[in-house]
Amino acid sequence: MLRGRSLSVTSLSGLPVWEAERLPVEDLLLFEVSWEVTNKVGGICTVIQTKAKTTADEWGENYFLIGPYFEHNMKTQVEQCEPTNDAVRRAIDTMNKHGCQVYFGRWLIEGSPYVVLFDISSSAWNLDRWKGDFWEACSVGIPHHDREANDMLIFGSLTAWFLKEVTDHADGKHVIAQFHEWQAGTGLILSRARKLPIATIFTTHATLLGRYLCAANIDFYNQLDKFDIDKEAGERQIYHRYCMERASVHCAHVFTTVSEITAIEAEHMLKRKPDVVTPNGLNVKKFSAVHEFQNLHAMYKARIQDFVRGHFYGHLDFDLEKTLFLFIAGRYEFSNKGADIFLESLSRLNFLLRMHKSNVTVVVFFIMPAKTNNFNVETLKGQAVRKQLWDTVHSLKEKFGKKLYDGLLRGEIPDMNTILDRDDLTIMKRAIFSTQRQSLPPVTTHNMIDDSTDPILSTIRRIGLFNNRADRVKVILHPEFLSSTSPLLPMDYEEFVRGCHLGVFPSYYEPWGYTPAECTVMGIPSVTTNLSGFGCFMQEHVADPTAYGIYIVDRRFRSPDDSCNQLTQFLYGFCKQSRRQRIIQRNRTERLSDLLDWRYLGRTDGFRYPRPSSVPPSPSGSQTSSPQSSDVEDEDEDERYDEEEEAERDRLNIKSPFSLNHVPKGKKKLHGEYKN
Ligand code: U2F
Ligand code: UDP
Ligand code: G6P
Repeated sequence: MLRGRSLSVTSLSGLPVWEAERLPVEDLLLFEVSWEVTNKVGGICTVIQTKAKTTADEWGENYFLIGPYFEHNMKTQVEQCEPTNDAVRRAIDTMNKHGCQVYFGRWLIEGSPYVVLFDISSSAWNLDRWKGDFWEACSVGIPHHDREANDMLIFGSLTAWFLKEVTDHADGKHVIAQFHEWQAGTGLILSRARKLPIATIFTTHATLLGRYLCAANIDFYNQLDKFDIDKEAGERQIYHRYCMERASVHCAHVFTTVSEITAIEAEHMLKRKPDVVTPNGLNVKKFSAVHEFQNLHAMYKARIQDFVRGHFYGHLDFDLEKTLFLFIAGRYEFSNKGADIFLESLSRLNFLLRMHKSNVTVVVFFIMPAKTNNFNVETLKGQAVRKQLWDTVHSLKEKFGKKLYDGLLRGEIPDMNTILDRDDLTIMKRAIFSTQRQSLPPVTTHNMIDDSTDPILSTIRRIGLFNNRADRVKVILHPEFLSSTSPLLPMDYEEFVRGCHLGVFPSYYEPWGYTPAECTVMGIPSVTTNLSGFGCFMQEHVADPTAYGIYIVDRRFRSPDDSCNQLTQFLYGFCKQSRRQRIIQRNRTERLSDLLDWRYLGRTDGFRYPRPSSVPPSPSGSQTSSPQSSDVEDEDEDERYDEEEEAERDRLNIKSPFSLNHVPKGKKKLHGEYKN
């Protein structure tokens, strides 16, 4: 359930007060309700999934997730079983007797939490009656054409019904229910209207209006208090959804959100200040030896290099050992996710690299799903050409090797001028001919349905980043999430991230932002902003984020053009680093992982990572914070010693709140945890 900011329940006026450590979980039942339980739509699924293990460890048999039933999800992710809890079993039986279809089982993710899943369609015949009930509860009407809102009402009505049945047979146990986002909120509103004896929490991961207003390129953060929010919602035809969201917020006993910046937004867009901020964490898995994640980087980078060899066939006049892979990934919200300023910065970076005659090439991937008609032929052909070249080389190598072997066995070194015969040379010439192409390497891997109006492609056309030979910055739009079963780039997203050098997420609207957080725990540096929950969290807890490979673009107090310049400088500075510097930087980035681990998130109050010991005390800009320069490129072995020494020094310096044996001053150690 709630972990961040250590359950500061004591600060909530008028509510029962308990000590977090003494929460009597055995006398409680905890339900967490979300549309994304067993159903991946977005970041909320990542929240629930990564937190499940920690919560299940704490709450054991008394923790249940509630979500929608979809046949495919059930078949692939859930193991059906019988509930052992009597109240839950009776509630499900009663509802099924009344014609509902309620499923129960264990979600096959780490922690294997129990899930209760409602089939929405089989209860749809109740919709009109439930609309009436909802109107009576809160005077909000839902138009029939908004299919999603109607589904949410059915989901909420089923949730409230279920919770009523559970509380009727709870056998003295108290019930707590946490609802995520407006989609789950109707369940909360109805539970409160029916005065069910449960403690309710509403968690928002974004506000409806915030998302809409930011996407419209409005100067959102400087006008937060000036919007006529009812009018704005009405104009965008989301008035009823906004009412559902706002009613959920005001009905909840405890209102929480994922970052300070969204807390401020909620205060203005939803008219309630969140009681608790619970930053999003991850389920961090540490390798026993630190260099292992570096090896993974090298391994997956080789796979990306292979793809690039195919994609740029015939134009491979750049050195892949001096090529950096950058990427942006996430939902395709062009300006909210900062793809707009990223492209503009890339155009400036291209200019800088060309002007300074840099030998570095940058290949940038945009991984953002859009409507497509599958892969385009040119892209597939690239990989086929590469494969064919590889096969040709392989057979020549075999032949060459055999001749060499035979020669040596005879005690003579073969004549190198004749070891390859005329046919071999012909094969090689033909292979080279096959790599000729008339067109430039494509900027997108798929046939885009809205090619002419697509915002990324339109911008690429405007700034002219067409993968010309002279361009030092090359662009590839992959308008589909990655998958290891793809015939083009067969890699999982995680593998791809590990193989890249830098994730770039210059978001304007980002309540939390899992993508840079995921980079951090994999030891890959990233760019984020001071308008994202993650960026602000890092600013608060890390003395010199840049030194740790977290570049924070100021999008709050600067003009878009200045932010763009700052981003360009970050990127250019990154390109100037040597391999040694990148290796040190990755090690530092990875050292921040604990900060993002669900297990420790509640203990971060007031904690700050100091600047790494080898960084000079007063850095004046991004470059001074970068790992120390070295004259010798690529001497990984020497470096490893330095890095380990630095890491050790830092371990001694950082009085980490994460080591259970270390008790910060003024804090009492209780059951191995800290009380703030
Ligand atoms: C907030 O994010 P949301 O969950 O509201 O964002 P969505 O639009 O619901 O989801 C985008 C996600 O879609 C997923 C992908 C993205 O996370 O993982 N996805 C996918 O995996 N496969 C597909 O085929 C299609 C989509 C908020 F905006 C963020 O800042 C927060 O980090 C997040 C969690 O608090 O909540
Ligand atoms: N992601 C993914 N596959 C991809 C690209 C992204 O699964 O090819 C995931 C990524 O791991 C992260 C999520 O998408 O968990 C994006 O979440 P974030 O919080 O950054 O933004 P949201 O989309 O939720 O607003
Ligand atoms: C990892 C590997 C090294 C490799 C390096 C490349 O650190 O362990 O063997 O040299 O990655 O780093 P780069 O930043 O150039 O991809």
